[in-house]
Amino acid sequence: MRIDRIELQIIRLPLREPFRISSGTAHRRRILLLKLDAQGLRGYGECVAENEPYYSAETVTTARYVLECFLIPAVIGREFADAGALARALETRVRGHAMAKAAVEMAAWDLEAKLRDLPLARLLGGTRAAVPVGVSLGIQPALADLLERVQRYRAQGYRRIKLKIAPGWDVEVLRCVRERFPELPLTADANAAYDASEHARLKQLDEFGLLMLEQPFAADDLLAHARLQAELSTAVCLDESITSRARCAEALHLKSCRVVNIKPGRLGGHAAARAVHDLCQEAGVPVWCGGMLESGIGRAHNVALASLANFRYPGDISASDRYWERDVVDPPFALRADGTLAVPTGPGIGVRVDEDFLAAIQEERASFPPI
Ligand code: OSB
Ligand code: MG
Repeated sequence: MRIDRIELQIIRLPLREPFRISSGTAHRRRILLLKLDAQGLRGYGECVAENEPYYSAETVTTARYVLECFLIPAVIGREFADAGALARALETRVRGHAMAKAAVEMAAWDLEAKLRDLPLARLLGGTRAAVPVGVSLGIQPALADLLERVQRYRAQGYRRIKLKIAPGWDVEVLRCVRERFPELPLTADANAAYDASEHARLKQLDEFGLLMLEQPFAADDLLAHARLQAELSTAVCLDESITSRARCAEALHLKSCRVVNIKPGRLGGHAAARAVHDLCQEAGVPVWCGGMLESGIGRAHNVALASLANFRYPGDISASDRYWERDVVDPPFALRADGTLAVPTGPGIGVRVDEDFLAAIQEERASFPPI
């Protein structure tokens, strides 16, 4: 593939309801999209960086800067054998900035799949026609709001519910939800809100039969997670900590977790995500696909990746209507009665991107080379 033209576009998409996690509240998403043009076809990528550096160090602004000044100049006008070769070119010289890299890298996979007239899922090695999915529920104003939402999404068919927790919204909340829904597949995600000294409180979570406890401690504290996992019967799952294949290998070696959350947008793209998937598969460690409140573009990428064999728990890949009044892709992602999303079968990401709608909600746009 020869990259003729690249477009960056920042859009604003209002969430249907605010999403609150331990580190902050999102009312809307400001999303950086990247389009790669080659041979009359267009590949789409979505940067998962948020507006503020709360989940990770990267933001929309840092991603835009690194893309414009370093990553786009490294690929524009160049010929690559395939998306894997482009991924390797992004790895040389520029350190870090995995979310910025992922936006280009994932667009290249979509483009390669379209050039080869293959569904992205097939190109990545996916084996499933549909992927089981759950819902991630933010911290609510009151317990009644939470119970109502658990009930509603359960009734829609979602396969598991994840509750965001933080000190002050944890043991009592989980006890209530567990009492009301004794059989519900349930997980909890702390987004690094706990201090390593809070073992005793986290140990109490063992009584609720959670499928896993996600990221209790700081991203770089693999040792604290290993110490907790040694004491907890609940499986620890790492999200923020898993920033590369090497980091994941360290976490497995230290026994910091028994489950891994894979987000291609956090790891630098599909090649790195697949490397983590394969590493975990060889180690007998199940993985599942996380989410970052993506638009339909990032969602399509996640669905394709989650069709690989070692994705063994429902993903944080809910239907479009769980997030948006109107999604940017057609058709939008819809939940099927069995709690799955269908893996698109058309070429590439397999959904049409609504460019008119993107233009209507656009905040900024830049073309390379400049028009
Ligand atoms: O930790 O998994 C997380 C959303 C934004 C940032 C971090 C996380 C999340 C979610 C939402 O849990 C998952 C989704 O996209 O539905
Ligand atoms: Mg998480």
